[in-house]
Amino acid sequence: MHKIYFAGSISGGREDVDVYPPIIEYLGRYGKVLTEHIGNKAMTQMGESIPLAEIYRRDMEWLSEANIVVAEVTKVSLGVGYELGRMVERNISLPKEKKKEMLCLYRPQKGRRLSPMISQSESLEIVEYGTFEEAKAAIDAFFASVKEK
Ligand code: 6IA
Repeated sequence: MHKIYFAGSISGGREDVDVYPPIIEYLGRYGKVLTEHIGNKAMTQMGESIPLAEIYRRDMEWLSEANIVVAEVTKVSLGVGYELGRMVERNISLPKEKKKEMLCLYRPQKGRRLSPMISQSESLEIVEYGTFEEAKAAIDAFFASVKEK
């Protein structure tokens, strides 16, 4: 079973808090989502009420454990960028069969642009979407390609 790390903005702002839960639920078809709390509407920008060092340690552990990383990257978040960067770097030293597969879902918006640090990274698959139906199709296609590898 896949272990999926879903990444989405917390401190970066919770404007997309309604976008994350249906994606997280849909990902559940494909494996265990380690970070279901990202879609918790009760969690504010101030995050979870556990020590910050503990959040960092636990999230880094889950990232190591996960074989799949799916990030919703529309709402700019330092933490999401950091997590993706760490995994891109780690992939370099992992053997082929252990490499993390990474999907970034992005909703294009007028007057905005996805950071080239994300859009130009070869290890990241970026899919633009508008509707939830399109997000589901992107997730299906991603997992189909993971299976073929
Ligand atoms: O920079 P951001 O907070 O937007 O980064 C979001 C990413 O970092 C998510 O994908 C999470 O995995 C992780 N993350 C950041 N903050 C938290 C958090 N509480 N709880 C769980 N995961 C987190 C933050 C508390 C703090 C704002 C007071």
